[in-house]
Parts: sequence; structure tokens; C-alpha cells
Amino acid sequence: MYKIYGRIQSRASRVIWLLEELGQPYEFINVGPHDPKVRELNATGKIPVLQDGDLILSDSSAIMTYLADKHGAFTHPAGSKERAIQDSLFFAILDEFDGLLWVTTRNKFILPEDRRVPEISDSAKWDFDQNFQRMADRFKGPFLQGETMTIADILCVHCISWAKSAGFPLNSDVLMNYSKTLRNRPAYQKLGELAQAT
Ligand SMILES: N[C@@H](CCC(=O)N[C@@H](CS)C(=O)NCC(=O)O)C(=O)O
Repeated sequence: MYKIYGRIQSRASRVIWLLEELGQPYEFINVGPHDPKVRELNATGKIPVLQDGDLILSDSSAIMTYLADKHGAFTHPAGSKERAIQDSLFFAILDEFDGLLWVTTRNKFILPEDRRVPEISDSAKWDFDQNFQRMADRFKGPFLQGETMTIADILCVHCISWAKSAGFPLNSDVLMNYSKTLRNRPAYQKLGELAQAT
């Protein structure tokens, strides 16, 4: 059975959401960054970490890609034109959403106090706003790329939820309605149940 190490309120939720969508059994080990159990598997102490037999895999994007490819679902096949577009969306979200959210979070709470530049959040929010509207222009519906839900959708909706809680501008009705629809999926709702149980 898969083991997933992390917190619900972290990028681990992307992986758990995908495992729920895939209907794969897993054990959730509720541990924070740098927990000894995490460090044993991942020297950086970062979460999430997936254990699949003798495979230990860090990084939520790598884990989602591995699981989707392995189970042949929530992804287009590697080498297809559809996969190329999926990857283009996926990496844009990482670069233009996740990157800005992460640098802002680090400068607010995580870096040593004398290294923080909290003012960075103003320009990060402005930048995010531009990127968000450009992503809305790429949206096909009902999912980002059209008829098929992929890991790019999971990444995107996770970043939208993160952006909302971090007070980032979310100026696109199209993307906000899409995000709301995806958050109503039973697999996503499971995250709330797990958060309450832990
Ligand atoms: N790109 C990695 C980032 C992992 C990461 O930074 N996770 C955060 C929690 S969401 C963490 O463990 N932070 C602790 C640290 O930076 O030392 C991923 O997508 O998994």
C-alpha cells in the first residue's frame, strides 16, 4: 500500500486528492516538515514524501506524475500532443502560481527573521494577478485542457485555494467557478474529512 507522509495543509493534499481520485488505498502519515520520520526518507525534511515499496519519492509534482502515469489516469499518455499541452499548463502553474505563493510564504513565516522581505508580497500579488488572468485565457472547460481532468487541474485548484488563504487576488470568474466545481468532488471533500480527523 502507498504511504504518504505530510500534512493535509500542505502540498501533500495534492497527492492525497489524486490517490482518492484514483481509488488507490494508502496510509496517511500525518507528520510535518523535518519530522524524524520524514528526514529518514528525505534528507531535506520537506513534505510530501511517497513510499511505494522500495521507492521513496519526494516532491508533489514528481509524485503526482508518477502515480498518474503508473495508473494511466488523470494524465494524457507521455509522448502525446495532449501530454505536451498538459505539461505546458502544469509547469506554468508551478512557475507562475506555486512559485509566487511559496516565495511569499517563505518571506512571511519561514525564512530566518533577518532574511525575510515581507514587502515582496505586493509585487508577488501583482505578478500573480497577471498570471491568473492569462491562465483564465487558456482555460478550455470543463477542465483546464478540455474534457479530461488531469493532474494539472489538481495542481491548479490546490494553488487557487492556497492563494485564497494567502489573500492573493483571484480575478477570474471562470477559474473561480471551475475551482468551486472541482472542490465539490468527493475525492477533494475527503481532504476536509482527513483534516478533521487528524
Ligand atoms: N516542490 C516541493 C516543495 C516541498 C516543500 O517545500 N514542502 C513544504 C511544505 S508544503 C516543506 O516541507 N517545507 C519545509 C522546508 O522548506 O524546509 C513539492 O512540491 O513537494
